[in-house]
Amino acid sequence: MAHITTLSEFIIEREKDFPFASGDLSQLLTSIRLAAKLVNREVNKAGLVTEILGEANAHNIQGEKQQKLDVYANDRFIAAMRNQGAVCAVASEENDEHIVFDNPASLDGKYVVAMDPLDGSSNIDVNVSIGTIFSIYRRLDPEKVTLDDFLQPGNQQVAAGYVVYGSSTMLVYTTGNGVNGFTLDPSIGVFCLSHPNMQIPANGNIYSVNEGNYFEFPENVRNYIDGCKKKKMSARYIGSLVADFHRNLLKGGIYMYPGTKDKPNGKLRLLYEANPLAMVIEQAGGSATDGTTRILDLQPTELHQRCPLFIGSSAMVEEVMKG
Ligand code: AHM
Ligand code: MG
Repeated sequence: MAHITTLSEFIIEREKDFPFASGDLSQLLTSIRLAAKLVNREVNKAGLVTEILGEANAHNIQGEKQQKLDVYANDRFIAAMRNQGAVCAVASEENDEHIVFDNPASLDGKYVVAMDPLDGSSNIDVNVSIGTIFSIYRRLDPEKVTLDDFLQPGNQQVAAGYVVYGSSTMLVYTTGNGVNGFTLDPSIGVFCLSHPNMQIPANGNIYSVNEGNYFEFPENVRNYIDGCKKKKMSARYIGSLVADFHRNLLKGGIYMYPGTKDKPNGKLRLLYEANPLAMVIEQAGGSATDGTTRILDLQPTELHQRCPLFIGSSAMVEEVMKG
């Protein structure tokens, strides 16, 4: 039987690529792996467990209703990271401010993590794929943790990735040395390397955008969408960024969430949606822009900042920019 590489083996193997690695990043990835499995378990039985479905009677800072599973996922990821010492602070879509860990083990943590613990929240109750997105930075000052640790441009990310809870559950991540995907084998509860060295095709046949907003889009985006239709390309839009992104990464395609007249910065969040996926896509040979600037070069100014997003196969991203 061929040897299966598990995520834990892979993390240890890759640690050797960094001669001065202390193992902290490996520890951090291991805690993300654990939280992903716990969230996966809840996602998979969500239809059975009535208490976990539905709204949690709370709103996050952007006034959006929080779903119970959002809250569960947020708690699980934070708890997993708090308990192992590599992370000193976390920022989440679900928390207004960043959270500094004050337990002794975490005080010297080298990393900060920005995350969307459960992306695609409108799809939770309807059995459609959802995901987790994470972005990892080295903290700036060993003496203190500040908001500036999270406001580093995406090109400073040490690692980034996502988990997609779909027809199978996958964890995909990069540490700046290519992108690798691991599929959870539910029978043994282990993530196995299934997609080594992922590369997005330079061009594709899929465009993903909420066309309900078509008349609000900038002209170049409308022109591009018209062109997609003339070429009879496939429109595919799940409404879960992670799932749309993942499909396009495998098959070739573009995901767009442009700014509109009312919302010039679109909907998606720079720190924990655009940046991590931009790092993944670039590492897989694709590109990501806000329409004028490379996503990874944007200088964040606030935690929950939004930005337009065009991400996917490089030829397609280039074309939409030309209009
Ligand atoms: P969320 O983080 O509240 O789930 O919002 C982000 C989601 C993305 O996953 C998805 O691509 C997009 O919002 C869908 O938005 P819309 O319904 O406006 O098309
Ligand atoms: Mg989200």
